[in-house]
Amino acid sequence: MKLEYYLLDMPLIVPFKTSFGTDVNRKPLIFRLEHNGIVSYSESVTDQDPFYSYEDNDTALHVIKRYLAQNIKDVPDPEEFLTRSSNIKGHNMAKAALEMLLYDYRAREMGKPLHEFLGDSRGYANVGISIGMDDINKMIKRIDDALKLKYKRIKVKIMKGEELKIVSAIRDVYPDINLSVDANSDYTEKDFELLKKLDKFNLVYIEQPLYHDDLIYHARLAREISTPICLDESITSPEKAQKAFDIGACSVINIKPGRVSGLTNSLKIARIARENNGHVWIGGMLETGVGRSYNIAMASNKLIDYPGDTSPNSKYYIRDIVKNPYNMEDGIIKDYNGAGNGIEIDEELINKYAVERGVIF
Ligand code: OSB
Ligand code: MG
Repeated sequence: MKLEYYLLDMPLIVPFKTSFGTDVNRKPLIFRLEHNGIVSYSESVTDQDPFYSYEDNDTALHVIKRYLAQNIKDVPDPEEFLTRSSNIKGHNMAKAALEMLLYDYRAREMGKPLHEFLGDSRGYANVGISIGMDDINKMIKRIDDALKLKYKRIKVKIMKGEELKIVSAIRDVYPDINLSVDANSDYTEKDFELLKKLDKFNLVYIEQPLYHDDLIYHARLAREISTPICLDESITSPEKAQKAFDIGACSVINIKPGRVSGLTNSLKIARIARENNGHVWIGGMLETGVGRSYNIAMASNKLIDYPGDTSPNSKYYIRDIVKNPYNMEDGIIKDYNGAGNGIEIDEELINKYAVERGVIF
């Protein structure tokens, strides 16, 4: 049995600008498990900086090496792995990287595609796109291209002071498209009057307007604003999802498997949302085809009722580290039919992009 990691350095085709910074390259952290002739790959959604959440590549690698790796040595069920790891507070992205490895391993062992292994699969994911901030004419051009490709929902990044300019310029050209905005926690409880100005633009939701770990102020905002609130950063566990619905902090959740310790909790959160008449979709963290494969399998679950941020990542990378990257047709990505996550790894390319690697056990 062998667990290895690769830290890659991959340039992005265009810089991705959010309210917390501009990414010009990404450093994907990839894991490889080999056991009983089965090879599984997963990806941590951390990046080099702790700007989206407190985790980064270094913290994930540290927590995995020192605490989590020992918990997968007998290849337990994913849920059992989470139970064993529950003495480690937080570090969900690190946990997710190993939890997903176990899902892939189990599905491959049974010879089943991951989306079927998870159950209740449609066999495809409904796909939206996330567009970073840029010169407004460039943003409109990107939206134009995305609509031609039949993306089912357009999301644009906003930040404080730029929101009205961005959204009104888009609505001038596209009054009716399925449009949302993502603030990545750029506003505070003092900005409610400003945020309420977004109501007239008929957005499907506003994603994470306030503090990254907040529920209370979001509940307060939800009572004042008519645009539905979608939480991303704040929902780190099924318990947090339940609390958010209990106090009315959101009606939509962006589930990122990497943010919630993996697929077990993603499924739990999707069920909680259904019980509370909420909506859910699967987000992304600019993953390579490795991480994307888990997101797509999850997004195909019938509990997922809104289009997600699961665009083919040819939008981000010139060449992916999988040989069979997803294609989108009519706003839909079909699941792979191969066993497990279905990816075919391009080992040559991984070696080319690797800036660090190591054997964990
Ligand atoms: O908030 O959804 C976000 C990317 C990095 C960090 C945070 C977010 C995002 C995205 C990208 O919006 C979505 C994608 O992977 O296509
Ligand atoms: Mg978001």
